[in-house]
Amino acid sequence: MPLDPRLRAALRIPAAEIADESAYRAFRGERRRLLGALASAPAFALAGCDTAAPPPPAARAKLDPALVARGFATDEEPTRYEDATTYNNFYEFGTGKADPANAAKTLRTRPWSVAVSGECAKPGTLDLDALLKGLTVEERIYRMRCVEGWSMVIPWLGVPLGEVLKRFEPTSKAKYVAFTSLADPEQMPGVRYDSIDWPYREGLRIDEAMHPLTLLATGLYGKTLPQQNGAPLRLVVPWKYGFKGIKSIVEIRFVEALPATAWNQLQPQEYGFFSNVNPDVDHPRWSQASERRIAGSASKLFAERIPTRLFNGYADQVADLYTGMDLRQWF
Ligand SMILES: Nc1nc2c(c(=O)[nH]1)N[C@H]1C(S)=C(S)[C@@H](COP(=O)(O)O)O[C@H]1N2
Ligand SMILES: [Mo]
Repeated sequence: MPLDPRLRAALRIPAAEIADESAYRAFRGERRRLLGALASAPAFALAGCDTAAPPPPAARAKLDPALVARGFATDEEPTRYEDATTYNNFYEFGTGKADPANAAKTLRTRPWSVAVSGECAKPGTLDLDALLKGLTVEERIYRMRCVEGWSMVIPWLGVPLGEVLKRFEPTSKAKYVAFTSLADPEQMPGVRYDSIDWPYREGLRIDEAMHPLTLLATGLYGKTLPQQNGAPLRLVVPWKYGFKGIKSIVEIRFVEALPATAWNQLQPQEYGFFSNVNPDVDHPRWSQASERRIAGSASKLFAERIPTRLFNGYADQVADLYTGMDLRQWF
């Protein structure tokens, strides 16, 4: 009998993605319960997981440029460069937060190409430098919020994703955009382990992908993106949990149906497709109402706990993307 997918996912979810010790112990308990349930009841039922497509995006008035620009900066204290580049999630290089800074040095970031395909008039495989040609690299200081409860304030360098996508002329069938990371076991030791169903994948609804706040990042703190932060090209979507920020992207596809995403596939009850930062929708195993802000001299050990804001504080810019949607259902 094939292993129940929910149990398989529960067995594979790595300890590093668990917020704290008590949650981890609770998770271990849950895993034991699941094993017991499977042993005693072969007809173990799957928890109801909604596979129907979400409603289409609401019609939206054009965003006021001054309002958008307010989303590009913050007067909150930035995270130190050494914290932002040594406390990372990048499972291709291990499941520990310190692993990527050490292990990702082996990732070669040039030459690099991105294949763009699917529902668009001008598909192509493009060299990274050609892909970025003619686009202005901007600096934007964004708050970042990880699903595990920590947050950072990071000055990113990058180009608006929408500007890049437009060049491929997406058709009216392009309802979503699917992203894929490199998965090369030669360069990425973590890919040899079964932690995630490789390659790492993410997705956005087309209106989210075209939103001016969505950034294709190429650098941080005025420097080229270090490998551990997703070089040479990664997504930054400041109103969503950090795992939407897919790293080292090699493929972009315009698609009609909701694309599969790495964490949703692993644990659909815990990681939804939208993953908008929302203090009112808890992760099933822990609260999302507050966050540990790793910023300034506070560093990782003495990070202050602050309340989490709806859409990570970007509600003025993005809330109308979700008008009429039940954010508990579409978490
Ligand atoms: N390819 C890939 N992208 C990824 C991940 C990953 O494991 N592999 N981890 C995600 C998670 S869980 C987070 S919180 C952010 C972390 O980005 P940072 O290390 O730049 O802070 O990257 C996301 N992008
Ligand atoms: Mo994360």
